[in-house]
Amino acid sequence: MINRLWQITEFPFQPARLQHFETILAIGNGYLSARAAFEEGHAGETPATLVHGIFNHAPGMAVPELAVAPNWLPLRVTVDGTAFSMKTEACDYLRPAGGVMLGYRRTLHMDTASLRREVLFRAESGSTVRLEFERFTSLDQPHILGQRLMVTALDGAPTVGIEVAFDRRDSNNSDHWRNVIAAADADQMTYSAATSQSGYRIAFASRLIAPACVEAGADEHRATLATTVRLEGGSSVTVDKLTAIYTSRDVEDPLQSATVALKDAAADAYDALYEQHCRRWREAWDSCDIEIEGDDSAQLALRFAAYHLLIAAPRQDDDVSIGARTLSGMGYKGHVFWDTELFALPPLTLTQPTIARNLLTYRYKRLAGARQKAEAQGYAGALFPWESTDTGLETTPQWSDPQPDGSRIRIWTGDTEQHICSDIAYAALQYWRWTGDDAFMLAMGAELVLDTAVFWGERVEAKNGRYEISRQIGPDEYHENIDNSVFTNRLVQWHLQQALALLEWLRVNAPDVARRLVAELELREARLAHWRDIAARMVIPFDSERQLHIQFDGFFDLEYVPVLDYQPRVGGIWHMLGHERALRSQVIKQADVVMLMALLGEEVGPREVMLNNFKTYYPRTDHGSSLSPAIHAWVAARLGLDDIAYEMFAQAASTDLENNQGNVADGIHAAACGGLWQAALFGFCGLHLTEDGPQVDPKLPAHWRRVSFSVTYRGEKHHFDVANPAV
Ligand code: IFM
Repeated sequence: MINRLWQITEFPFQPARLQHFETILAIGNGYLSARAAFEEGHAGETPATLVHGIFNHAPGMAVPELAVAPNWLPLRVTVDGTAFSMKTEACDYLRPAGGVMLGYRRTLHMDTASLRREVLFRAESGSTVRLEFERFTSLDQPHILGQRLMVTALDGAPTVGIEVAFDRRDSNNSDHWRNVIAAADADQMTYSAATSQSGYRIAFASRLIAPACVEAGADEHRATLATTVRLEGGSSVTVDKLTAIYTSRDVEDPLQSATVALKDAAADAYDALYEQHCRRWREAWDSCDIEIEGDDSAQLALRFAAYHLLIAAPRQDDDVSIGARTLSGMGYKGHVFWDTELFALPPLTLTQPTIARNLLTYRYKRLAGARQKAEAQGYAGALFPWESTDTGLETTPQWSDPQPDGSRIRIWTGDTEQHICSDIAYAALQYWRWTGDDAFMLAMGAELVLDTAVFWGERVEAKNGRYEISRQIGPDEYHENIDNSVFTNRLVQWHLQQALALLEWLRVNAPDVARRLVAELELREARLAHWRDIAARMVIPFDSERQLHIQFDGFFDLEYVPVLDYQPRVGGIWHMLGHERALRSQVIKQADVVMLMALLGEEVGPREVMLNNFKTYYPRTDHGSSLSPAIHAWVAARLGLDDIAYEMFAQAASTDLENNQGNVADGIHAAACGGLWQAALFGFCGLHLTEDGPQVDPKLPAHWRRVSFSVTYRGEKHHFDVANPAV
């Protein structure tokens, strides 16, 4: 039976949502992702394939970005000479000038990460065909990409032409590729190029497998393979296109490797490759799927979130990470933020720990860049960039794109949003607690936690017998360069405590590693004593009368804006107030104190304080970032604020599926996906670690009858079946 809760369907064709569907129906395999652009092309399309790690800083760009790879999708069809397109207007439906599309359905099958499109098309001749397209990017062999087309003659006996091509179509408007070489013979067509500044080389090789003879063509920038088939009425033809891709990040000679891989793949044939791909996906879902009874839309949204994390998460590569918009769009230029460590990574830590390790290793391999950034600001230790690419250097642009009035806004996050250091330490420690991967901790994790602690030990300022941190940006980016962000100060305090405990653990359990790190990071006794002192006397802004945390010094002196009154609104309140006024008001961009409560739970304070915090900050929060609603859902669920919890969960669930922020054309929000998973498991199910392993403490939405899921704890799978006693 077809389970529609594994499918995202576009029916009928919705050209007004072309780019939204291109994003949400993207396929991928952790090596690359391909947006769901049509094989034959379409006006207004953005057909991007993004390959992990292929960044380039093209001339005229402020910062590097992922270079959109050459397009491997083109597969064009003619029916009795009429080029197939998704054209819907025709005056004569029997003999339509230029052809007409009579029917359409497109479905992403998340269980098998394959995209299928069925189209009914009538050519000018009157012949009508059914076209069935399928594509997948192999999870089993990540360098192999498959496309299939089946053409069935419904009316008439058409002559069908099929052409596949490599041509030069980028969609990120900048000139990333040089040294393009296209070639073709009857066996295969190839395409290779190199990025203009970073010098990465990429190569594709494709083969068209058809029942009739295949003709090859090539010029400087374009390679083609083509075939022609004559169909009898009611008969069908199937053609397969297999493509192999390699880059110089993978091998010395990408073109040679692509050619060899293509030959091997063609020997296996499409069906076998597809079956192996599906088998891998069954294995992946076996560890990741969450089943919900009683709420189909939540079920679909959770699968969608897990699907997009899985297709973006690097499986074989520990030198790349997940960008804020995954590999499904050009938003934030493919840059990596804290979204990875605190939002996308926890689901992977608990279900696919080897992938989580890859992501943490990516940071470890970029410690040199983090040390360089700290040093440039006059500190020892490691200060990770707010936005990171392949180099590990800070890649946050300093100025925004032009505003409607032509002005540009200074972006301070690359200078002063420094909590990323503790976010990374938090993720490494969480990974260690759940996996028990001491080898990771000894080889990499400890250095990440300790050297970022070294930075904070120097960065914190002693003032009036206490410790403070000035000029920071907390998660709430509407307030820049503020003093004593409670999120940052409290997390730094926690970070230093953890670093001290970790060093003690190393001294007992791995004295050689402890000695090495003490020497290399200069963890002298005076430095450690200073950390202890900071942890004991850090300023944590708190209003003892109202029994709540103060988001930062002076927050409550700012203008109060009743954010909840501005409903329903289509954009952030920021757009209504303007940048300057937002800076001077209590409007909060996203979960900030609430984020702290999600991360540290009861360590933040007694229940009364947690409730006061939530009730104070929730009505002031704009949710101007996709990172916000899921975190509110999680914390509200733990506090028993059931209605808010579900409302926030639903908002997070619709971020990408419904495009509720209007920017999904730029890619999937990785943090919203990871946040949704955490809201369901940490929030509603109350999943937590105890000395006896993982346990749940459910507070399910009233209509959820049951939630079933598995997590891996220290190498063992733990299955939970959480029933709702209220239903
Ligand atoms: O990292 C986030 C930040 O918290 C809010 N603005 C968008 C960034 C990327 O998603």
